[in-house]
Amino acid sequence: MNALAPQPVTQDVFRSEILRHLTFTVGKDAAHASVHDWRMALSHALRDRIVAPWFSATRRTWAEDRKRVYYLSMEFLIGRILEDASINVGLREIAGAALADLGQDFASVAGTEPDAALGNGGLGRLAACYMESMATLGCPAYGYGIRYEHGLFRQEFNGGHQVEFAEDWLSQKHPWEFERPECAYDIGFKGQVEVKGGRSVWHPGESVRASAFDTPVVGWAGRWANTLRLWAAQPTQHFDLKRFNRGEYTAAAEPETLARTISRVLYPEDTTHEGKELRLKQEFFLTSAAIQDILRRYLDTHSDLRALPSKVAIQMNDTHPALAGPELIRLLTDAHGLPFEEAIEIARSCLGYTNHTLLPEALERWSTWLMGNVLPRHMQIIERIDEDHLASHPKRKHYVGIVKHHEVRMGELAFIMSHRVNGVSALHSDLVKERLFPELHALHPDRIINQTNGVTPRRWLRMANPALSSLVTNTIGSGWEDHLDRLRELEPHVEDRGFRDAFAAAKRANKAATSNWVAETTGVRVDPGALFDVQIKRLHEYKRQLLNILQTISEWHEIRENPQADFVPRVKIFGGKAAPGYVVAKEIIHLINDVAEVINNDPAVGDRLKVVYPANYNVSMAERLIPASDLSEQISTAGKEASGTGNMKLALNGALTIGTLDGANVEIRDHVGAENFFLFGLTAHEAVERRNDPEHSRHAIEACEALQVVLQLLAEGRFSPDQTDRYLGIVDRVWHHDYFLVASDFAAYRDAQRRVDDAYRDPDGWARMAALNTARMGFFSSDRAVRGYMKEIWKTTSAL
Ligand code: HBZ
Repeated sequence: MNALAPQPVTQDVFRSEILRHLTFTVGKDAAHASVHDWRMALSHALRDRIVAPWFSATRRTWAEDRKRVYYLSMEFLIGRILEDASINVGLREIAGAALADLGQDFASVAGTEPDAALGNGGLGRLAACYMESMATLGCPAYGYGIRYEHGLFRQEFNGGHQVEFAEDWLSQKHPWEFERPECAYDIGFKGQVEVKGGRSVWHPGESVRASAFDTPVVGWAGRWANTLRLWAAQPTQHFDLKRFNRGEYTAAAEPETLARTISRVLYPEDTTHEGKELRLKQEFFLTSAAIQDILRRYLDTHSDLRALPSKVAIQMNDTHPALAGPELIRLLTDAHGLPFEEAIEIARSCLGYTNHTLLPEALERWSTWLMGNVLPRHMQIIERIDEDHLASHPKRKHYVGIVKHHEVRMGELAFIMSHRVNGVSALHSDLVKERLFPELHALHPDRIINQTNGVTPRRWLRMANPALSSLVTNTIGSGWEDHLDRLRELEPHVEDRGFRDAFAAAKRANKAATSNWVAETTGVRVDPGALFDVQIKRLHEYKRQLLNILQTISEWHEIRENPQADFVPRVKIFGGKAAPGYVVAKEIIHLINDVAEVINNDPAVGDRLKVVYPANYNVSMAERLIPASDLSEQISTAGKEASGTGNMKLALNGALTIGTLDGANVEIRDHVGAENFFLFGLTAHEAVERRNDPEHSRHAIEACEALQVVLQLLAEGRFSPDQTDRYLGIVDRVWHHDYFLVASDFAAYRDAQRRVDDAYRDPDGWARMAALNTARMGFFSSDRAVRGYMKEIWKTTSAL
């Protein structure tokens, strides 16, 4: 028997393992242990149970000399680990019972775990879902990221304004990671390039050390586990004792401060590119450490670097790690002596690039001056890649280069250095071809493919929604967790009244629990019988939280005008953060909070309309709100949301979507059926055409009286009595600078909301539609998505 395989777990065994860790790892006596101590003890006991599958997966991969996938991402938005890991290793019940024996409550203990918030939003959360699916599927893989000391900021509201505070997840010990001080690489910056004996030698002017911290990621049923390797920056120079002894205390610590800055904080911008030197250094820090680690592991057991692509697949999560191409070429040529032409082909065969946005302001560009200064050798290599590519396409009609107008364009670099480029929904991938890289697509017509996003059903259904999960399991049996298509088997049951009632009861129970939570966190009492209408996502003009709040104002006005009419009671729930420097987004947050204040305190409205905006939306809040949602707001301007993944989580949990034909909404609607989806608004092509009319918003406002009323109320200061001109800027933008077409889609949105009300008036009909959404969302599992990447990009197979 494998000496590492722990004894089979019973409640008694697991209880003694918790107690053993409480005593020997935490150093506490049960009589004096705090909730935090119990969480540490429980986490360690659970981590022990992940080590066996982790070791055996690693051994298998080595023994079978398997191809490995390397997922490079500046963000991994993990959230809490404890409950998710306990479910995946099948110990959730046993852990709960063992803790109860010890006088502790699992939910209270697990609820003290801070979110690992090493990401901004969709891109970072997708990386986390894909790590879990790769482990579930037995795809040998490493995630590479940065171990930021401070994750995404904590949001509070002060007088309705967003205020940001530093997030401090590492102030308590993180029990899931293993520090690997022996695994460290020097990362250079700046300096000079010298040519010596025909080879270039880069002499960096500065360097920091990247030091590894490993977290095991266990998949469903504990069958496989992979590694998330996060790099922390440390000084390469030793502490300067001489200066310290001379009394220069601050100066002595300087190299350390400088180095640590690199992994200090996650950049909170999600849709803008700032062009700051520190960000470029962070990106190179991650990329270089990863590439060095990948080559070191390969060369441990292989000697022919030409065969690298048969063992290594590197996925770039957006362009942030796009220096992977130049860095791999640099090591293959400068360090290992391969010819440039061969190095570029090897690198390209290994690399894939996932694009997550079409927004021009998000596309990374670095001035050639900055790139040449911070990474002089890489700048040379980038120019060489560019020349090489141009030379191999002499008949091209347009210039299709990486360097243009003294800027390095990272999208073009990533494209040219990858054998596959993918978009994240069918519509988005088409737009990547048509709008983003039309010339490159013409030269390489097979390179751009689609991989529609997915979400892990373990976290987003099984864990987040125990009420619905139990109903599903009681109805179709277990096994849907890793074969989500099996949710289709629910369909015949949707015809049973009993099933529909049970479905509605599960939703109602989630809403009741969430009503209590809303009251505790916001002080607003909401009726669990009302329609819970939810928009949770980062704040951005293209996501159009403004459209939602304008419609809310319109609804409020109507209730006041027709107090006797029969309104469907609604709770509008908002959640999300704005980038600290995004002034317009912060103004919209302020508006939502101001509108909430007026509506929630209006006696003429009562329970018919409430607006709540709990601060600090994060993964844990999503887990709480999604199972309690009736209506999912996916209302971006068509052509702007690459995919969306919240849209998938909500529909999977039986929320109906009100949405535009944007991103993955298009495919969600195809799957759940047009009759179970509230569609409105301009299409991506219509949106472009609409902007050709320079007076589009004026025309839309003049055609819609309800919108005129709303804008008038805002302009009068009805929601900002203390400062009546506060929202003149917003009113002016809707009238004159409405790039995101809020005015043009307002009337259609309002109509769609009417259809929602009508549908909700028939509770049984609503339950049928909601249940059909759940039954038909199987396609959107991240297991399906990862299988697509394995087959079409990584060319790997499952080791299970
Ligand atoms: O990636 C999002 C897309 O907006 C969303 O539609 C998609 O579903 C999701 C996953 O594919 N993009 C992001 O979340 N982007 C970022 O968070 C980001 C972070 C840092 C940046 C730029 C973008 O510098």
